[in-house]
Amino acid sequence: MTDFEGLRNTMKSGKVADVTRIVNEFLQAGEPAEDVLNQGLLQAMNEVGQRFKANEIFVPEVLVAARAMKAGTEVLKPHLVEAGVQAIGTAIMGTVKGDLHDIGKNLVIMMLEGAGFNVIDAGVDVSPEKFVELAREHNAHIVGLSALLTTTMPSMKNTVEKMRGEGVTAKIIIGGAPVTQGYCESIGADGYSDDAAAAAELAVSLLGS
Ligand code: B1M
Repeated sequence: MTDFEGLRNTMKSGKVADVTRIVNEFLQAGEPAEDVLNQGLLQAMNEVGQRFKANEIFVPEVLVAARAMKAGTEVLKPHLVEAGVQAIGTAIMGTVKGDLHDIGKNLVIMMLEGAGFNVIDAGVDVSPEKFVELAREHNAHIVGLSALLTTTMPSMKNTVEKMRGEGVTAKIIIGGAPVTQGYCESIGADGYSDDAAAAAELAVSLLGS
């Protein structure tokens, strides 16, 4: 039986080299990359989030777990991404101004690449002006915004307003733990999804619409 609990515990204690090794071993044993991601790394990060919220652990512990998760997702990336031969469109993807969380954004990027997009990673703490600049420079079809903090959700609204005001025609999709469909509608974004795989499906469905 696959020891996902062992992987979760190793990730939670931030053992980067061990996470890399275990993830590789799972893949070599034929475990689907999606299961390693969902039942291993993502579940561990959820547990970390719950303990962080309950003040049982603090930012340094969250950071080491996040670093270990990143190492694990790097190993999974080529297995999650089976990029199309020819890009179906260009997407800009970033975490909005004031927000430094990047794990969800990076997962969305992987899924978009897997769906055949050429993706420009705008990084974290991205200003509305930078999104506009990148969308124009790359003639983007899709701009994806991620936010993990309730305090940075207004940056999404500012980015949508700035892009519309500057006449950028790219479809804007949004997501992240505090974001909802209702918020998406209230700020006039083109679509919302609650996970990375659905974000890629949404982006494909918005192409040409
Ligand atoms: Co932060 N943090 N954090 N943190 N952190 C949260 C988000 C929090 C919910 C924890 C908590 O209290 N339970 C809380 C926010 C509370 C709120 O606003 N309501 C919080 C806080 C308060 C903070 C600080 C303010 C803490 C402090 O300093 N006192 C600070 C803010 C820093 C800043 O950004 N300015 C902070 C810092 C950090 C770390 C740096 C320590 C670290 C980030 C490391 C990194 O990203 N490189 C961190 C982490 C790791 C978390 C938790 C534990 C995990 C986030 C994560 O990576 N989840 C988080 C608690 C939690 O969410 N359970 C928490 C895994 C990731 C795969 O999920 O990003 O949600 P997520 O992405 C999902 C979906 O949301 C979706 O797809 C992904 C899954 O498929 N998705 C999209 C994401 N973007 C999308 C875009 C789309 C579509 C879907 O379309 C474009």
